[in-house]
Amino acid sequence: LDASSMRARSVYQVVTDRFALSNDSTTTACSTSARQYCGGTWKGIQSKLDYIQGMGFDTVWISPVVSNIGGTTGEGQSYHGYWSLDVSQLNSNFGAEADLKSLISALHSRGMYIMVDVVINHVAATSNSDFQTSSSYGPFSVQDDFHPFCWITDYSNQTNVEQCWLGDTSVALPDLNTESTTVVNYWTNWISQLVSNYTIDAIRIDTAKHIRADFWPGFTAAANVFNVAEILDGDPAYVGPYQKNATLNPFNYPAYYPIIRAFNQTGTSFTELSTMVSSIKSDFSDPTLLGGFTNNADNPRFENYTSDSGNICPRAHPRLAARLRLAARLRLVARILAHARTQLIMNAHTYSIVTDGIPYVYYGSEAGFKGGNDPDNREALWLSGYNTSSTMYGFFKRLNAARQAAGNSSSSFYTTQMNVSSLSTTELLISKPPLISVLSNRGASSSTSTNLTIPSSASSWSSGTTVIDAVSCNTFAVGSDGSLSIGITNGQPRVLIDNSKKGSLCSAS
Ligand code: ABC
Ligand code: CA
Repeated sequence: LDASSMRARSVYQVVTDRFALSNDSTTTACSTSARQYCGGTWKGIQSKLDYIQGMGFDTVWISPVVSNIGGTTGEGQSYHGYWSLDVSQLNSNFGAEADLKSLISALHSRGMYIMVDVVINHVAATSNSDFQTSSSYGPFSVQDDFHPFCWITDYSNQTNVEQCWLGDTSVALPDLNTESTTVVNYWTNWISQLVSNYTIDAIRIDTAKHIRADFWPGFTAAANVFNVAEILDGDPAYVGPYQKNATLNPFNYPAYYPIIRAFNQTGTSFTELSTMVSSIKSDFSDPTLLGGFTNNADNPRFENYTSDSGNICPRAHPRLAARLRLAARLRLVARILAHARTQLIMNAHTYSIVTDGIPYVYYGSEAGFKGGNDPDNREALWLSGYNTSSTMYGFFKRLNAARQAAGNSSSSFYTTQMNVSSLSTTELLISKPPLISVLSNRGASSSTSTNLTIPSSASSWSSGTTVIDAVSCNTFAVGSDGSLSIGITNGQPRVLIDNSKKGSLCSAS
């Protein structure tokens, strides 16, 4: 359960079915709204490891690997992998056992890690109140292996959350009886076998809040690798105890919602986010092990909140459009707004990489994907052509390099909690020495650079130090009193580190 091996890692999340095809096609059609298998495989992922590693990610989180229910339901097919059937078998849509092992050894030979998604709470079925298990469910072949049917109806009632069923009348998720010793023993044995058979480095635990908290210590001990757990709730007082008492490292859902609100439009106050950072410090035992993210497979991509019809200047755009009849002027306005969106998107993505916790970046963020709610946020990456020269690809590469440079130059970087404070009404200062970041939501339209002062107390830089900004690769000189006077250009974030500690950051390409 050694967490230290994961602290320095940066995770890239793929939806296996949507990341890469075995035949390397970049034109095969994939309709997200159809909710069907599009053909992505483990072999496909293996063929694209340069692409992932080239962006600075060193851990790949893949979709659940076990066999799923077949056929097409009212909610499409099981392409996402969360509709387990027989957990003792692999999902043949993603390849054969040898392909999975080959992917994992290819990762390991690059010094990269594999993180596998595991679903312990339920299986799936197209029946509900009349659900009868059968031998097709592999180990869970008797009715006592399941909680009796009832839908989850009351999220304020934890027993209801733990012992009733997720899903709906199209696809029910029969809830495993994790109070049964037989089921518990099966799972502990299963996870230790899975981890050792495939040499898995870390697991992502699905629906963790839907199983009693005291199930997890035994399970995570049997897994004996790092875990990150999905406890989908925005309340830190609800999520925190799972880390304090149940050996899980939750995704930082409490920070996620304030992050979205801080950056989905210009000029929003950072108070909600800063207050949340304080709550997280008191509600969790170790905020530096939480899973930070801006996008994932279950929420609209951040880019979607800031789409053309989104809420950046919600009123200004139509009003200007009506007034300025000249097409050229409209194009100019559109360009300025698009630019503002890009800057907010960059700032939002920067947060999880420069703050406490392990960063999880969802595939397609580098490709500018902006799909909304499930299933639209699961676009086929091959259609982007795996472009390594896009702005966002280079951006993630530099952010990862900055984080790594900070960790390499200071042994306590990953374990020491950050401090956040407001630098101005539209700038948030994040002090996590040796990395000092300024996030902004002023937007690009205020293109004139504004001078802000980062006090020496936040950075511990000494007079005359040269610092480099990972975003622009520009350097700046620290003033005689140790403070740094710096501007925000085009609403871009600043991610600063002592130039003598920069490692490979901002070196050629
Ligand atoms: C399918 C369709 C969707 C359709 C849905 C109803 O059914 O594809 O279009 O909308 C998998 C697939 C999905 C599929 C589902 C169900 O199975 O990926 O495509 O959706 O068949 C995990 C995974 C997720 C996975 C499953 C199932 C579980 O990450 O990818 O989905 O294995 C609950 C669970 C959470 C689960 C989520 C889907 O449902 O807790 O683990 N995700 C509140 C509740 C949460 C609840 C959430 C959504 O609503 O508290 O427990 O999540 O229903 C905050 C509050 C939160 C609140 C949020 C919305 O707002 O603090 O409490 O969450 O402010
Ligand atoms: Ca349950």
